[in-house]
Amino acid sequence: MKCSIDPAVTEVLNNHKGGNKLKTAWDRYEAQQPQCGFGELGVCCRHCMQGPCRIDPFGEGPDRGICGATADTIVARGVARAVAGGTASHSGHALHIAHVLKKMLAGKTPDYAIKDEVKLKAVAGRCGIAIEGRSSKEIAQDLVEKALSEFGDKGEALTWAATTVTKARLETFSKLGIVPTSIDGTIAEVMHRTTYGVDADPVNILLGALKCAVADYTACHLATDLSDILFGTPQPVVSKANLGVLKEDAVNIALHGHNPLLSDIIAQVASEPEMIAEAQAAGAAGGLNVVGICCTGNEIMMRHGIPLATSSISQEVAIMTGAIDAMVVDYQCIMPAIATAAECFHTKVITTMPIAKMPGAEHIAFSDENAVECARAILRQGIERFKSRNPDKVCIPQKSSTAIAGFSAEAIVAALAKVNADDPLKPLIDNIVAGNIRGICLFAGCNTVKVPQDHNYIEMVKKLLAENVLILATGCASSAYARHGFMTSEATIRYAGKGLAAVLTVIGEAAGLGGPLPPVLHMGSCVDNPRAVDVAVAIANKLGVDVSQLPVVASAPEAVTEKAVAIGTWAVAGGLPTHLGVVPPVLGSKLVTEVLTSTVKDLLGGYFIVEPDPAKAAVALLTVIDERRAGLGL
Ligand code: MSK
Repeated sequence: MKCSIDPAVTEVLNNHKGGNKLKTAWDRYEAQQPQCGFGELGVCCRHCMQGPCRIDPFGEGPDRGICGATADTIVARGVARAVAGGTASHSGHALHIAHVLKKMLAGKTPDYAIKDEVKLKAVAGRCGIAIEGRSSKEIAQDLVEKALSEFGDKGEALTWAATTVTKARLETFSKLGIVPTSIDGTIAEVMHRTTYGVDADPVNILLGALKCAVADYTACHLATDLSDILFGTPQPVVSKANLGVLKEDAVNIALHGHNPLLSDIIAQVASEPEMIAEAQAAGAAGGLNVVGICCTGNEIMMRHGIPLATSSISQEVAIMTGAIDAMVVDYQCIMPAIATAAECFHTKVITTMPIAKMPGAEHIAFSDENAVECARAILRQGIERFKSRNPDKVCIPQKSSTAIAGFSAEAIVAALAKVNADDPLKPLIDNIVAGNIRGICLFAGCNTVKVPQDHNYIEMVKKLLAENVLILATGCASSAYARHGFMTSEATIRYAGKGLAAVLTVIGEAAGLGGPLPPVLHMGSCVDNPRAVDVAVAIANKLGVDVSQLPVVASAPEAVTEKAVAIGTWAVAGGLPTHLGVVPPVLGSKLVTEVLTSTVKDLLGGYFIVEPDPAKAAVALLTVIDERRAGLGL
C-alpha cells in the first residue's frame, strides 16, 4: 500500500539518506501484520490478571470472560476507557494552562501576560463573572478559580459545558444523566466503573462514556479559551505548509506536540535579533527557521503565521529530511520513534515536559517561571546541532502550499461582519437557507497508517466542496488541507461548487482578502474543535433550534488517537452525525455497534457513521445534510 499521497512525504521516503535500517511507522505497521483480530474487534479484555480473556467472534469458542463479562460488556468498556484516555489528555493540557494563568496573575511567570482582554471579558461574562468596573486582573482571577473548579467536583454542571451549548442540548444531557460535575472526577468514574467487577451493563457503560466525552469537550473548550486569553485569539494569517518550508541555509527548529505554553514562547524568542545573530554566527546565513509539526504546528501557525512542516503521522519523515537541527516536543502524538530516526542524522530531539520523556532524547525541563530563558536555551541547542549537519544527507522537497489559517469563531464572525455589521450571522444563515451553502462539515482527527496519508481527506473534501458544503478543519485534518493547497482563494475557485464559491467570494472580498475565503477554514489544533461548536451553537441559537437539527456534520476519516475517540464521542453527544473512516474496535459487539451507530440517534440526534470508502462516506454525509435540511423545511 502507498504510504502517503503527500508528494513531499513520498519524496523523502524514497530519497532520504538515513540508510536502509531506518524504519518508519509504515514499515512497523507492515511488520505487525496480521494484527490481532480479537483486538480489532474489541473483544480482548486485560482489565484483570486472570486474563487476557478473548471472546470468540464466531460463536464457536468462549462467549464470556473468566468473570462472566460478555463481548458487549468488554467492547463497551474498551470504548469508555478510550474516551477516558482522551479526556485525561485534554484535561492535562487545559489544567496546565490554567495553572500558568494562575501563576501569572500571582506574578510568578513574568513571560506570560493577558494578550486578549476582549476574549477574557467575553469568556468571563459567559461564565457569569462580573465584568463592569473591574480590572482585567480581577476578572482573570475569578475566571481562573472558576476554571480550576471544573477539574475537582463542583457539585453542579460544569460551567464550560453548560454555558457553551444550546439550552435544548443541556436539557438532553440532563435527561440522560450525562452532565459532568467534574472533568477529572468523570475520568476517574469511567476507570472505576470499567474495572474488574463494577459496571457490566454495556448501555450504562456507554452512557458513562458519553458523560466523559462531555467532560472532554469541557476541557477542550477551557483550554482553547485560556490559550486565546494568554496568547491571543487567532485572526486570518497567510503562511505555508509542507516539508518545503525547511531551509537549507537556516537552523531548522521543529516544534511538535500540543500545548502553546512552550511553543508560543519559542516562536516569540526565535525572532529576537540576538538569537538570529547567534544562528548566523554558527554559519546559518538564513538565521533561525521555526516550523511546526502536528497540533503545535497548528497553534503557532494560527497565532504567528509560522509555517507547518508536516502532520503527526509523518513526524519521522521531517527528521529524514536531514535538515532539522532540533525537534522540540511537549506532549501528545509524539512517537518515540523520532529519537530512533534522529540517530541516523544529526538532529537533537529535546523533550521538555516531566510526564513525556523519551529514551534517546535530551530532556530540558521547561519552566514556566523562566519561560523565555528556557526557550533561548532550547534554541541554542538547535544552533549548536546545526554545526554538525551533514549537507550530503539533506533532502528537502521543494514542495509547500500557501495556507490561510487563523479562523477562530471570532475571526469567522468578524469576516461575516464585513458583509453585515449589524447581524454578522445573517449572511451565513441566509446562504444556508438559500442552498448556496448546502451544509457544513467539520473535518477533525489524525492520519493513520491504515490509509495512505491524506487520501480519505482529499477524496472526501473534493466531493463535498463540489456539492457546496463549507469545510471547517482542525488538528491533522487542517494540516492535510493546508499541505494540499485547500486553504487558499484559488482552491475556492478550483474546488467549490458555484453557490459556495459565490458566497466565499463575497465574504473574502468584503474582508479584504482580495479574493474568496478559502473553502476549508483552518480552525486550529485538535483541542480547538469547540471553536466549530461555537459557530454551530451560534447558528442554532439564532434560528431557535438545536444543533442536532442543523445541516452540520463531522468527519474523522483517518482517526487514530484516544483523543480522537473522545472528540468524536462528544461530537455525537452534541448532536452531530459523525463519520469515521477507520473501523473502531467495536464490531465484536452487535449491541455496542448498534447503540453507537443507531440507537444514540434517537437519544441525542448525533450518531457514528462508519464508512472506510471516502466516496461513499461523502455521499452518506450529503444524505444526512439533505435530511436535516428537509427537517428544517429547506
Ligand atoms: S495531533 S490527536 S494525531 S489530530 Fe492533535 Fe493529529 Fe490526532 Fe494527534
